[in-house]
Amino acid sequence: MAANLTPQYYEAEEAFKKASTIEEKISALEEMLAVIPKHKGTEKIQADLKRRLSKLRDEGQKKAKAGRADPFHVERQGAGQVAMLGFPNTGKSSLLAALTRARPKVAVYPFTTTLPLAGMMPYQDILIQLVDTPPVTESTVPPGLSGTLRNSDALLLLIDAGSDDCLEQLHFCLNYLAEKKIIRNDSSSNARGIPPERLLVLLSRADQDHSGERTEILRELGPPGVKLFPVSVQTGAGLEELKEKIFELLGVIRIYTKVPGKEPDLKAPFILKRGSTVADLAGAIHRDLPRTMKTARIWGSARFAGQAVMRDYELQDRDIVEIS
Ligand SMILES: Nc1nc2c(ncn2[C@@H]2O[C@H](COP(=O)(O)OP(=O)(O)OP(=O)(O)O)[C@@H](O)[C@H]2O)c(=O)[nH]1
Ligand SMILES: [Mg+2]
Repeated sequence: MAANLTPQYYEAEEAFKKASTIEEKISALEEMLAVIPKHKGTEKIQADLKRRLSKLRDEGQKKAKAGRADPFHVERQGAGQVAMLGFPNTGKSSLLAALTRARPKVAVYPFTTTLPLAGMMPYQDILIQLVDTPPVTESTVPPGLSGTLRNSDALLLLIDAGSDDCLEQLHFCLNYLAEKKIIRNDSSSNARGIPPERLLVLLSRADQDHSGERTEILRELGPPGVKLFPVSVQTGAGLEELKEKIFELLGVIRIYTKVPGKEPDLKAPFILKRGSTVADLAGAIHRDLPRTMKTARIWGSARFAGQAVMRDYELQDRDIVEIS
């Protein structure tokens, strides 16, 4: 039976898609449930909304407890969470301040940052969450840090390009990430941990004397396969390109959806893993949709605008998809 959903319902659903916190999601779901026409054709959707609502409420309660107990837990927001790590004074907090509106304390002395701090980095039409962390050294690693790092989707490792011990910094941090199983040993395994390709090493403070030579040394003597990129917050060198690299690091694509006969919604893209298909998108829109969907049309990566595609069609970043 047709569901015949109303504009109020779609509005509430829109608010749900835009919601970034659990509280916002709960209130949008409550609204969807309140305005959905109550008849046989919507019974399944109603049941699904109730199920999602109760799951979110449980999650919210757990988070509230965990949040109070653990300042090293940073709740994920936006299109993805990228955590920074590095030795003292490598410029982690300065980078957070340069790329987001967060205002962490920055100082010439080491150990300025004592707890993780998050900020949202605008990138084109999305926001990516960056997390600044307290520093590591050979003699001290903050006990909660591994949890913060493991919880994120990708990592930025800052190495001070102005320091003579940059190679030691790199080896120590890579060892720490491997030992604590924060980074997986190899990208193919299903083991827990962040895949190695989600790590980017930044040669920070790259405006300092001899930083170019040190970058070359790290390229030659650092482990193969590790991506290196020099940046300077002071001169701004590399910062624009870095935003793009951070987006690529997340391994996600942005997909816009449209309703037949209407303009696409270009404001709130769905964020999906790279390699996702039309069926994956359908599942992200609604649990039942992969089963009930009939056709999908694509604007963007398809050969022609509005081309009908199969459910296993692999989507590309910025595709517009109409599912009916
Ligand atoms: N020359 C130069 N100095 C920088 C740059 N970025 C940051 N700094 C300076 O480096 C010092 C340390 O910067 P922070 O951002 O506090 O470094 P941090 O890694 O957060 O330090 P901790 O919190 O102790 O781990 C400050 O004096 C900054 O002004 C840069 O790109 N170039
Ligand atoms: Mg700091």
